[in-house]
Amino acid sequence: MTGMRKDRPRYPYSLGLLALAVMGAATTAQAVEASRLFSNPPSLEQQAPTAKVVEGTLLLKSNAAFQAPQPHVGRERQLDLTIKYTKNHIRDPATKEDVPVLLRSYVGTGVDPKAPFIAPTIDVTPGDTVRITLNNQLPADSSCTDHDSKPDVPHCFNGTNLHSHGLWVSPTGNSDNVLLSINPGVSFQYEYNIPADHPAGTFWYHPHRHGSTAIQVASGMAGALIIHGDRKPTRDTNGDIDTLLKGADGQSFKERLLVFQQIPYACKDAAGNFRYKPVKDKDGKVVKDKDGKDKMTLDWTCKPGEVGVVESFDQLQPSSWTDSGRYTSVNGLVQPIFNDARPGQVERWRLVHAGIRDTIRPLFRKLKDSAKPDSDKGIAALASANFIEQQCTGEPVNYQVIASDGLTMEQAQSRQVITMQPGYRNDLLIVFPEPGRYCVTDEPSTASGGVGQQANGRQLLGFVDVGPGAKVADTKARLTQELVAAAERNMPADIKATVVADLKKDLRFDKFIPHPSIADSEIKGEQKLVFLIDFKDPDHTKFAVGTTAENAVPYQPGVVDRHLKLGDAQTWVLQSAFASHPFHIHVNPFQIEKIIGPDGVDLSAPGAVDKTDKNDAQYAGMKGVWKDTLFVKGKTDNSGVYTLYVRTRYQRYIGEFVLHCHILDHEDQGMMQNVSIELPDGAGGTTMGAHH
Ligand SMILES: [Cu+2]
Repeated sequence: MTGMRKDRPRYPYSLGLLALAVMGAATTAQAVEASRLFSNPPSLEQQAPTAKVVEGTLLLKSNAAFQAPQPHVGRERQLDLTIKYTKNHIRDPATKEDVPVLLRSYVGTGVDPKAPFIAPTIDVTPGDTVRITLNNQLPADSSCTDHDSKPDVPHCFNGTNLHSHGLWVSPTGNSDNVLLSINPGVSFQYEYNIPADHPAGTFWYHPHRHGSTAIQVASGMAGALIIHGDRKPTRDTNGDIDTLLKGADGQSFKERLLVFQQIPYACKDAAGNFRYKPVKDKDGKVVKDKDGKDKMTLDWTCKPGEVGVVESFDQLQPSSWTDSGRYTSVNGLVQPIFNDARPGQVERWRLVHAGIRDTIRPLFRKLKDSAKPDSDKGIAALASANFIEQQCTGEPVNYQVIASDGLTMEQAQSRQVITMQPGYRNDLLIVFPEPGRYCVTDEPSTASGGVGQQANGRQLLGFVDVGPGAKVADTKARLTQELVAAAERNMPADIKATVVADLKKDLRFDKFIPHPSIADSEIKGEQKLVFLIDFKDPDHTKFAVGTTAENAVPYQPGVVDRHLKLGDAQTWVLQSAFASHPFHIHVNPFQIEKIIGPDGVDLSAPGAVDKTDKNDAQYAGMKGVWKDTLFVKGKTDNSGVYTLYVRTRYQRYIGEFVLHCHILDHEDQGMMQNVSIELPDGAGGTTMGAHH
């Protein structure tokens, strides 16, 4: 055993790790099934450049004779993805069996046929052109073309399209245009022109056809899109943090890319129907609905020979994920083992929440020394809480959060746990203090602090095996020392002292932030936004957005809800009138100004806790941070409102695109709006789009 899965290509930016991986595996006490070893998702291979494109930066790196600086000229990356039903399996640690599943999935360039429910990672640099051809071979679906179908009723499950989440690119035409429908039998090539000044960072991509987004993302159709930067900071310009995070060998620090997903598969009986069972209360009594009938819920049991599918919104209800007993997967694996860490070694973990119905709160604790290596078999969901309580008893490992939604933060934030909602990304720097096996747990969230809208339990996400090496007493001090040494090695002479001084000020990264803060003086007006789940019609719950709870309506495809002027900066004031919803807007990211809780406390301040919600600290330290997805907490009992103030610039790109709730089944049911960035008309207004 080499300690790596041979069938999945490794990440090209982790060259030189093979030797470490071999050493790690040989020195780790427990033998691990190869199928449980973590690896980064398959990476899209670079395509040969077209004739007119010069690979300036590559030549400079590989040929010492080329000394003259050359402008970076982008490369072309091409990806052909066919969408069809794919049969594979998902591991169930409770039964130790691989459950057969039949799901809509990508097939094509870079997709591993043995692990199809994760899309290939698109590795690019600023200035590149990414072309992705979608070839929809799903069965015909009349609901995609039925003009009478209601936009707030999930439909067109076999229609698709593509969204590059977090990218600052054009939202129109053949670019990041989610208003297209690529129906069964249709092929279309998307083209993302990533500008040369685009920030480097951790982004992702997934289908976004209104009506089928949740079903398809819940089937594992998602992948990471990593922009790698090689721009060092200068006196006048900021640089990419990638240029700092390099070891003495000149290679990037060890990187792990984790794409989290929730695939809520359920099985149909021989007649092709899902099974349902009565809901029981805690005393075992059957619960009745408002008409006096037994209240029914989906039966998640899969019998031998049955095949798991994702075909119904009954699989996407608020409590579904908890009820299902399924597992959050990492790059398509359930409870993987991250196996070649070393004490004292700096690792960069890029976390992507590409799932739909779990709030992920990762925490690392060492497994009890006396623990038997039966953790190798995986831990059943129901046994997770007991296992964690009895065996994952080490001190939590502090890690440093350095980027939020792909964008480098001005200062690292030290955490034992962070809260990741669907759509969020976080880059962490982590140093493990000593050899041994560590549990990666998913800590519980509060009811309004999570997307399940209910308090949930601890789950096990996986294990990290740390090989032998000297114990490190203070991992943050070690990290600081390593980063200072990296700055001494890697930073240009005239900027080195500044970067080192920043790092010594409790890990500041001022020379690496991509966007200048938005000043009060830039702000021209505000946008108000309220999410609402409206129960007024007992037969049709409405998922709505408005400027107030009173005018909130489900998505209207033909209406532009907001006309915004190119060049302006505005404040957005976000609220939820019922339950909590992650707000996501395409194209331009936003900067958090303040987040006011029901008791008037600014929860975005460093160290702030929400005293009205069991001291939830998910917003602590977000003040000034840039993001593209932000959880708007809301209560379900009218006990108070949260008000979130964020600022954004409407920069470079014009056209129509969307904002929505990133609980994707809410989006499909109407929690979305069209917005349009328009040219100024020269007289204080905007020029309307051609068809409005
Ligand atoms: Cu929502």
